[in-house]
Amino acid sequence: MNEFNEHAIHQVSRREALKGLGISAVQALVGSRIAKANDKVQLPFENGVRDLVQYPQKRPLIRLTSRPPQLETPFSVFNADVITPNDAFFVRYHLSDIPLEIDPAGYRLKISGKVNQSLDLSLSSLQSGFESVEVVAVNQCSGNSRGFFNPRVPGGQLGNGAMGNARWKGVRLKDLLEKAGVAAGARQVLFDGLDRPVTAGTPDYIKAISIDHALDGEVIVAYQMNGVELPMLNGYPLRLVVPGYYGTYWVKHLSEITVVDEAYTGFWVGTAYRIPDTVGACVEPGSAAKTTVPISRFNVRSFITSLKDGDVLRAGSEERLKGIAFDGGAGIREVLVSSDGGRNWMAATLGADLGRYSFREWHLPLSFGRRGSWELLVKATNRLGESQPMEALWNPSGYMRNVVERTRVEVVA
Ligand SMILES: Nc1nc2c(c(=O)[nH]1)N[C@H]1C(S)=C(S)[C@@H](COP(=O)(O)O)O[C@H]1N2
Ligand SMILES: [Mo]
Repeated sequence: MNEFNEHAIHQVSRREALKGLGISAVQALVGSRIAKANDKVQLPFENGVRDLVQYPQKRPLIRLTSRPPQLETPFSVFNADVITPNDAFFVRYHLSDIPLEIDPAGYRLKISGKVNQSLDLSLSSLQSGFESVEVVAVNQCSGNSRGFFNPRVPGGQLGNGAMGNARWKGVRLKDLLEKAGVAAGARQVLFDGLDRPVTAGTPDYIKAISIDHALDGEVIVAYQMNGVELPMLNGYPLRLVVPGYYGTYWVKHLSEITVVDEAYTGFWVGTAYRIPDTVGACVEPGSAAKTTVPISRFNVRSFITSLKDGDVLRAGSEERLKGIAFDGGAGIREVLVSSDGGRNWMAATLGADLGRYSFREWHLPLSFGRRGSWELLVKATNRLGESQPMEALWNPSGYMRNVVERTRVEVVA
């Protein structure tokens, strides 16, 4: 079996069926009955063996780390529905002191700093005092697909499952800031959540966006995900939703919003989550960036979801090839598929348009006439004309992977 299969998640062992049933650090952390580690999966790169583990409010997901919990979504989920179910949605934390139980009645969101009047909002005043809005938007970790980087880079070795598409409901950040009244000289807005570091040297997780971005009407303080309250591990009871931007900005358990009159330089903005200041955010593999900027919007990506690497098809069979595409908010204009390694391309049909921040489904009927190995490629272009590179771009943090994906299948008699 080819262990470098792109999408395949192979269940390699049931041997350790009971291994995860003990009280591990995470189980103790999360506090309740959980973590039936009943299977292992092999992500398609070296060191890609992971436990499949069930956390509260989640179906079994691919565990990257347990303290803090970092879980990725099995890729087959993206074929089942264009909206990622809450119980399958990936989980990413940096700090190990994460909230496990939150009393909604006592929860407060504070807005302070360079504002005319500080606000201290309860969940009910937030929900009743401001217009509610909805957006379907992809949340994707900057390091999604990092495990495929060549040469390999440090950081969480993720497959393609650190992304998800959900319908978010909440209030506009703009409306909250206008209620507080943004004072003259405001430059950035900072966001902090309830999670905390457990060691003195680790900086608190605080993120910043520009005041203009914060006031653009698209950034949301969300209290619902796919029609129900947020799962605890996805930021209950409030999280920032920054459509089109990498997940790092989507602060969970959001408790403090601070307007400042300077450019924030704290660790998670000034040091981490920075990309080379170059076209394609790339550098020569193995080299360092001369200058960096904070990561921002998604680049264009597309995937085949209906077939995975290593699948075997019958010669003469007709397949309805299906997949997803997305970008940082311009919207997808075109999806092309090649069945001959990239020489010829066919236009796929785009599915329902759930908005320019959503996964866009696509499909294409394809007949597999010839016996032998087939290599299927998918390449999307957004409405700005931006597309995907045929050769993977490289940067030292393993961010923003968006190479044209290849799926190899065998066609047999
Ligand atoms: N409070 C808090 N919010 C956070 C983080 C975190 O560590 N703490 N991680 C961010 C990162 S890097 C990502 S990719 C997203 C992941 O969102 P999810 O866990 O709901 O999938 O949360 C973001 N929000
Ligand atoms: Mo992330």
